[in-house]
Amino acid sequence: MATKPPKSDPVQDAPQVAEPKHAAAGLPAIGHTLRIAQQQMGVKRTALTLLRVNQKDGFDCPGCAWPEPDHRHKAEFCENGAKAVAEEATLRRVTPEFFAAHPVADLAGRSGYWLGQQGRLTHPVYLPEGGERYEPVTWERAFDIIAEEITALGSPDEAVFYTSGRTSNEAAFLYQLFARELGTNNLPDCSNMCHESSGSALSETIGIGKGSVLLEDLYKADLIVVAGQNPGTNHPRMLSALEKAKANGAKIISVNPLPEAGLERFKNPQTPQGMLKGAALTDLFLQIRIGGDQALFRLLNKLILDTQGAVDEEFVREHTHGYEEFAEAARAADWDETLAATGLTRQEIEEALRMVLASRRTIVCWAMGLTQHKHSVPTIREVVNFLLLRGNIGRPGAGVCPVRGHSNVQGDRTMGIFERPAPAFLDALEKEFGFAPPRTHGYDVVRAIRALRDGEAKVFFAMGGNFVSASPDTEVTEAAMRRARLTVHVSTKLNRSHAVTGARALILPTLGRTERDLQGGGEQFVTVEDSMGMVHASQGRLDPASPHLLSEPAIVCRLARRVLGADSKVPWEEFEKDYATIRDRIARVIPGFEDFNARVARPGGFTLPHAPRDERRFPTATGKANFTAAPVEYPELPEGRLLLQTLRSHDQYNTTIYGLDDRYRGIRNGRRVVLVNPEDARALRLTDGSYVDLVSEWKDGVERRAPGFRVVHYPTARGCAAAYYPETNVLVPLDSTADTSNTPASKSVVVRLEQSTTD
Ligand SMILES: Nc1nc2c(c(=O)[nH]1)N[C@H]1C(S)=C(S)[C@@H](COP(=O)(O)OP(=O)(O)OC[C@H]3O[C@@H](n4cnc5c(=O)[nH]c(N)nc54)[C@H](O)[C@@H]3O)O[C@H]1N2
Ligand SMILES: Nc1nc2c(c(=O)[nH]1)N[C@H]1C(S)=C(S)[C@@H](COP(=O)(O)OP(=O)(O)OC[C@H]3O[C@@H](n4cnc5c(=O)[nH]c(N)nc54)[C@H](O)[C@@H]3O)O[C@H]1N2
Ligand SMILES: [Mo]
Repeated sequence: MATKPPKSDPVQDAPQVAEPKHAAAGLPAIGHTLRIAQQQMGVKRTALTLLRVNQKDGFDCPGCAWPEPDHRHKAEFCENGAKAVAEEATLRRVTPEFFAAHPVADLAGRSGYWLGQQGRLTHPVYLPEGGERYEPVTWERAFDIIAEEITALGSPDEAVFYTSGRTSNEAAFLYQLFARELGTNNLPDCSNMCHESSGSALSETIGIGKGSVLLEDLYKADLIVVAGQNPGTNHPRMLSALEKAKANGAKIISVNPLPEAGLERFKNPQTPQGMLKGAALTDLFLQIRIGGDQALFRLLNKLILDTQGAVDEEFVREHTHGYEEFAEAARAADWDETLAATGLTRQEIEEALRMVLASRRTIVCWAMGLTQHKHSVPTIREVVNFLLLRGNIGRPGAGVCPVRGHSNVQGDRTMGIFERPAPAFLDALEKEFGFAPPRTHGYDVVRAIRALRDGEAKVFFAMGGNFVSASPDTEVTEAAMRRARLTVHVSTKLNRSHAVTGARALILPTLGRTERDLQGGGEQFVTVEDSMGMVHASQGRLDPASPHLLSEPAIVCRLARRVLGADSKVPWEEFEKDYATIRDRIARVIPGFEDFNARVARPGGFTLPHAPRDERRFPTATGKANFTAAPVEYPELPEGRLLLQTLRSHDQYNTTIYGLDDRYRGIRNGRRVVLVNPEDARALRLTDGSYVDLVSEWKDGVERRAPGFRVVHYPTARGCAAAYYPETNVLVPLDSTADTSNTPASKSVVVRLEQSTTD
């Protein structure tokens, strides 16, 4: 892997460091937004586009999955949502001439930032076997090539169908239908790397793998715990909800190894007083060590159990299972061990307990800080124990709130994008369409990489995303991808996955959220589901980036017709013409979507049922909410090593880099930085501004190295370090995953820092 961008690449990483900020949003955010938007779109298009984001008749923001409030502002978007929109609605174009001028080897030497900055893809292009550059290809020929390679497979299970989380419900439903009619459950998705741990922990304990709170619940809560999440950057609109919750009297506890500016203070750009002063959000900041959360919640649970009258005994009796076994384990929790695991003080934990006991309605929100560790599933189960103890699930103002990432990642899963589908879902498909879907489980992301590496999978098809950059163990993943016969990417923008290909490769350019989707049956809209289970329509109004684009549903329909031929039981042609006919079938297959077309036509859409939230009913194996009693785990750190978390800067959307600044953390003009606690830095003799290689150590004995990172002394918890993803994915071993969910443990990588060998 290239350690530095080549000389011809205008992106030079030269980080400059200033003091971190203590507040998020406000005026600088607006200025920054408009500047980025206008660079990509020009002034007029910026105004037209940004005003339609998240309006009831507009398109769903392609940024995060945070829900829209009922009373919307004229501008219901945030700085980072606007960047996501500008990135898609840009006027820059990647044409066949671009590919003629840039052979694949050239693209492979460019940074992800440079690739993304080139603009929107305009034509389907093909890299023939042995070819040096992509060349234009007709859609018909592209589908023929895919059909050739799929037909040549020994089994449909040698094909892998990946999904990123921007795909609409309609496209996702068709995509899984195609894979299953073809005969495989190989449907890995970005969720495998994201909230899979939440899904695993929640389905087992409360019977449904989704959060149990609505936006109104946040406004009614007494206490909101935000653990392992940086909403100021990744879910900025959540800050308005937290601000409102505070105004209604809620307290907030933040649990994080880093002091994140957005959680400290929020300057709401939509209110005059917010612009000036802003509201303090966090009441208690628990600066936890990476991976210490299970220990923290376990001890809090013990302390609740030890407090007379603190347990909601009626709820526990009526609605839960496994209490005795859990209580026994929790009572054994040990102060000293917890203090060591968390790095917190006794006073801090006692203060947290006081706030917990004073609250009648508690919500816990979390994101990647809890989901990407070896022991993520038991950690989230411990959060569930914590809420169950005081009856905090299934009543207003209380519950579990995993905050999703991609704007439709939750909907894609609801539509059946899952390598381990429930038998009831497959039964419903079989009944509706009359073919027998495969019953054996398919590959998740990590297993798909292994299968490609070992030659057991030969065709890789991606519905969006940037698989090679988002996945762990970059060198292994890239080598695996290069072994494929055929790699296909349905994409809006260029990324590294297009440069690391199988023997043959295709890029199929598609419409984005902001664009008009015209089919035989007239102008179409699609639907999405947000983080809180609300389903609504999304309709773009801009002219497509090029006349040669096909929508995602159209691509799946044409592909399916070509590959499955006349034998298919599915009316692909009808689906392509009129997406309402897809929704009619979804309504018949997936519970909660009855009358889909009628209900989604209402402004704002509808809310999917959620048994624990709506009726305190827990559809688990025991029929109750399950307490669990896993042993407490936390990472062990060998002498002289640090625990590295790989996270997002303020100027990126996953592997899409908008710019080289991380404003709130005081970093500018560079991404190759490693944040280290000053005391640790002193002990390791790492001066601020020196350059180091990050070397990851894993039990397989392989040394993984990311060279040339500038050390930044930063107030993170002791023993911890932080650096940006995807530059650090090279350090995450493929086999280092969470138990049960198999999510790459990209927030706990043991590293040593070596004096840099590169200049
Ligand atoms: N602008 C923008 N928005 C986005 C994205 C983006 O890249 N850019 N990505 C989207 C996606 S797909 C997702 S999944 C979400 C991600 O949203 P986040 O989860 O907020 O994203 P990360 O940057 O990974 O931040 C992880 C946070 O957890 C903390 N953390 C790390 N380890 C631990 C730990 O062991 N314990 C605790 N308590 N905290 C810990 C980190 O310090 C950091 O604050 O955002 C979505 N929204
Ligand atoms: N080390 C480390 N690794 C991580 C994480 C981490 O925190 N640390 N986070 C993980 C998480 S939470 C996630 S969700 C994954 C993200 O993994 P992915 O979802 O695979 O990656 P993205 O960077 O979001 O994908 C960006 C690409 O999607 C395409 N795209 C954008 N919009 C559309 C669209 O509307 N349609 C189509 N077809 N394509 C589109 C563009 O071509 C763009 O280049 O990464 C994971 N990897
Ligand atoms: Mo994610």
